[in-house]
Amino acid sequence: RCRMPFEQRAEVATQPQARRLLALMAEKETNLCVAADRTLGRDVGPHICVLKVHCDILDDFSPDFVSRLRDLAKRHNFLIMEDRKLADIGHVTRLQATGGQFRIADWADLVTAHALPGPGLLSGLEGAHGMAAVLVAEMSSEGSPINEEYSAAALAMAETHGHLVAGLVCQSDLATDPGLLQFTPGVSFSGGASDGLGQRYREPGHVVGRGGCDVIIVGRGVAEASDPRSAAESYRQAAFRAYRERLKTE
Ligand code: UP6
Repeated sequence: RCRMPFEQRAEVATQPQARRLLALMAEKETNLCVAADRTLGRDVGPHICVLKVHCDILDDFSPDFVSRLRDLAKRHNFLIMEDRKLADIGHVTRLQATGGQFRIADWADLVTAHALPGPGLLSGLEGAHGMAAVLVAEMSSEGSPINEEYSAAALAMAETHGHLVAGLVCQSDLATDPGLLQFTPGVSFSGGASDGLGQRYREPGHVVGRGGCDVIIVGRGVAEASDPRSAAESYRQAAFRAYRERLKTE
């Protein structure tokens, strides 16, 4: 998986959103996802493959916001991931994904979900306008009770529901299936740093080169930089360089 180029993986992937994403990563030469927890993706659009949002903490969430977001995604060719971290029974998951004020499945290409409730959660996402799930198999935060057994169970759930799951949120190299994408948060050029609230950071080159990460997720490293646009470009370059190096390793 790690030594296969994204374009080849796009061909073998069966999940439609995973295929789309792998193909656009190869074409646009980016494996950077920016977590736009506070801002829009206008500045970073040209550098990213995915814009990740938390719709419940955006100050200006509205149907109009969503249509501007979709326009940006189309113009700059990136996917939108709602980091909802769904974690309920299938019935409620379905309502959370398709209803309420956020109507996530109307505008998101990907949605994150915990594996905790079991496969019923994924059944709840069946038919949600083609939106794919990204299962949280490991977390970046200190003291997380997730253990190896749990991560292996999350991976197994992803593998047995390949038509609904595009990838994993993880910290280590768990997947062997080239069609599954590994997204890694807790990434910053100040590797080893923390944020005082349990977040742990590692450097882009390290997570892609040695951690098996396909897509780095960077939030404050970009959002709080004095020039977010050039910070995004620096993260893109570092992560894509590490991916290219990884293809050459034995
Ligand atoms: N995120 C993590 N760790 C996880 C899963 N998700 O940090 O294990 C998400 C957070 C945030 C982003 O919800 O949106 O990734 C990280 O932001 P930061 O780079 O500003 O720390």
